[in-house]
Amino acid sequence: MRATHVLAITHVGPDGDALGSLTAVGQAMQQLGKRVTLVCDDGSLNRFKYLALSDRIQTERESNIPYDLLFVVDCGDETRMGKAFTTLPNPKPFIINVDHHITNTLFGDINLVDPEATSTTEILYSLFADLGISLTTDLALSLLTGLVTDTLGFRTVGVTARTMKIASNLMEVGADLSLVTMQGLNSKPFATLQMWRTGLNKTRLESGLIWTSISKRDLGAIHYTSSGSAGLVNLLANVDEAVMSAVLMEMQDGSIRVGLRCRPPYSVSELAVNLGGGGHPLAAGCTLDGPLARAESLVVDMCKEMIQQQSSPLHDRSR
Ligand SMILES: [Mn+2]
Repeated sequence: MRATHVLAITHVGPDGDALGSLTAVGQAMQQLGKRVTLVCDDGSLNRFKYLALSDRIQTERESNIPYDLLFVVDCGDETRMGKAFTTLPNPKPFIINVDHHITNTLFGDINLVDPEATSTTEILYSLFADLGISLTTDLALSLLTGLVTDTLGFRTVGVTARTMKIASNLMEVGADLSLVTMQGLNSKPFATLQMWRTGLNKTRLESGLIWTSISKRDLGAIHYTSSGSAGLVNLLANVDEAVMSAVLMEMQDGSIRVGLRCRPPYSVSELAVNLGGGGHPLAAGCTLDGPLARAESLVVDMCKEMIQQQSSPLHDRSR
């Protein structure tokens, strides 16, 4: 790798896999003697402060550095990078796209995209081994964070013996599983519970779809600043009577963030793509224009239609 100035970017509204991947790339590049800048439009999250280089994650990149390599992690398409990418001058640096979303648009010059991988850090684990990067405890902790958070603690469809083997190898060099589980999955600010309460109050269940929407005003009243539903959409997806769940959140700028989940054999990835987003078969999302009520009726109609379509015996469930 000849690059000297490496820029690494992960997606807006970062999660554990995003931040684990970003800090892992940072550490790997440092090992290779590269200068590296880590950028996420929304910065890092408090509960992931234990990650090495978490304090080096910037919300904006310096404008005067001539980056010759761009590492993009956990982003299904370029728009997921937000301003971090759109503000980059042309020509853009050489792009390495590392991701596990089935809807990935292969926007990189090199695309390390594996939808079978349970997390982006699982792909990085193999890449780093190929590059001869040594697995320090800190690096292992970053990689394990992606594995644990994206699989909700090794509980999702797609977790394989290989996933467990990698996790085991990471623990062998000192990555603390209980720390990652506590910080990555369990720990949450009080504002998150208040957001859940607001969302749960408005939850509706119809035709196999369970959903809720939360307005900008409601979020402002509890000082909730994150753009994600912090697990509310997963909570709803576990309701027995539902097969699909949706959470709509109105952001400060008026756009609507939509999280979608479902249980096999249903899939939400196509639905998300049709709405301009992307994701995995069982977990996907998109961003829509407001107003909230219009976005809600659009999402609800499309989800119900998808449930009906995918419930039909003609639907190919092997996909
Ligand atoms: Mn991920």
